[in-house]
Amino acid sequence: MQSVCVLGLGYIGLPTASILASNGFSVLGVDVDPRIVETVNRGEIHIEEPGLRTVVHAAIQSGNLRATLAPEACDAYIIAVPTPLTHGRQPDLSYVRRATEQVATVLTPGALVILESTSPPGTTRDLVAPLLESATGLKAGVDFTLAYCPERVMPGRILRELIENDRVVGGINAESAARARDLYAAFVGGDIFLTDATTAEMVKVLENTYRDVNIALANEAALLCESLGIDYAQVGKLANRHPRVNLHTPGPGVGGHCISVDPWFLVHAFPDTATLIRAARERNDAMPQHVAEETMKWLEGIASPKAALLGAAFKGNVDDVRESPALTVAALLQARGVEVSVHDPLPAHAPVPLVDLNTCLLDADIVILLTDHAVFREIVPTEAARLTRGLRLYDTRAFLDKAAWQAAGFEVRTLGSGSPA
Ligand code: SAJ
Repeated sequence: MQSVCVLGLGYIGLPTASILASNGFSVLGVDVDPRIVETVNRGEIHIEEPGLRTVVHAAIQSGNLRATLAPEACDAYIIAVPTPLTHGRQPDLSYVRRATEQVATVLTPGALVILESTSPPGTTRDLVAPLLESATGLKAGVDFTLAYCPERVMPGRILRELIENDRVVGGINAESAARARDLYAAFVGGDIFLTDATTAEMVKVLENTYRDVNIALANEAALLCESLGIDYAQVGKLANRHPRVNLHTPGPGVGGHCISVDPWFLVHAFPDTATLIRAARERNDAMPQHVAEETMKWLEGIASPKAALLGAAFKGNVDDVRESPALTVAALLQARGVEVSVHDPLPAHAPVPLVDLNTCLLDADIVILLTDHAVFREIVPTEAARLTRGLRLYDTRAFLDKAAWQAAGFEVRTLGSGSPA
């Protein structure tokens, strides 16, 4: 196998394409957005991810990576396009469908097609295979091989995890799985496990559902601790000394394009059975509201309050603001008449204006930590105290040094540790 076409040059497709190129494959990266194609062909990147710029630059320089708008005939195709939700929280498979149709226009006998996009279980067998077969007259598993292989990497550590993590490869038959394994074996250092396509799809969706349900449990427990007037941080730490307990961390909600999305695939497919999964989703989705309500209680009686929000990204040390609960908190506070200023040094773009730290803190009645960026630990509480109008810190991730902020005069409240009222 020499040539690989990667469809979708996003957080997964671009790193995958450039790693394949640096392992000697001739790689064609395809994206529907001409600006992305241009950027990549210049050896530059349109997303922030540690190490990615260097790998893409080297891949383009070597001539092994090229970006275009439409696929060309290759030995293998990797589809890595988004699978978002519609407004009705149904899986939107239109990008997968379009990418598959593009592959069908150039598919030749003997080629390998791999779907990497997180998809509702059954998608490879029931959507991708029939689309390719009807458009080409070729038979999946006979004339060409077809597999599902989910990505499992963590934003912020994508390049390392693409190489180090174990992979699950699900073929629509054994030969498909084996051929896909041979491709990944060129750059994956972790173990590669073979199974069928639908099992691999379920594995992926369930990994993220597991995390969502566990975070929901932590969030619910945090609310219970607030009612009890005790501190979840301590409860969690002590409970986790049990060898079979791993309580997660509560926070202002669950963001990103994976964990807050994928469980809905199961809820949508099995509404009567996936009730626990739905309840967990709803618990996590309600957290920004809780943060906004607690903030309003704390600000009661203050005319024209201003809130300084630390963080716009959905989690610490990434620039990604997709589905970020921090942005939901900002919108909820604004809707309640609070003047909101947001500081986040990482995202290049956000749907709200981002300001520098001092502007953010200036004259604020409350500081709210929403994203656990390591740089926020470098904020000097006495400096913050000098700039703000009120000395209130609401740490929704129990992340900052409580004692240091208290020593600077702040009243500190963490999510999960009793109400300030
Ligand atoms: N969060 C909490 N409490 C926790 C852990 C996370 O509130 O204890 C929040 C985060 O702040 C964030 C959200 O949950 O808002 C999701 O963050 P994450 O770090 O759990 O996950 P992602 O979305 O960055 O990446 C996940 C990973 N899946 C798992 O860990 C099971 C990653 O391996 C997947 O590749 C990725 O989803 C994906 O693309 O599916």
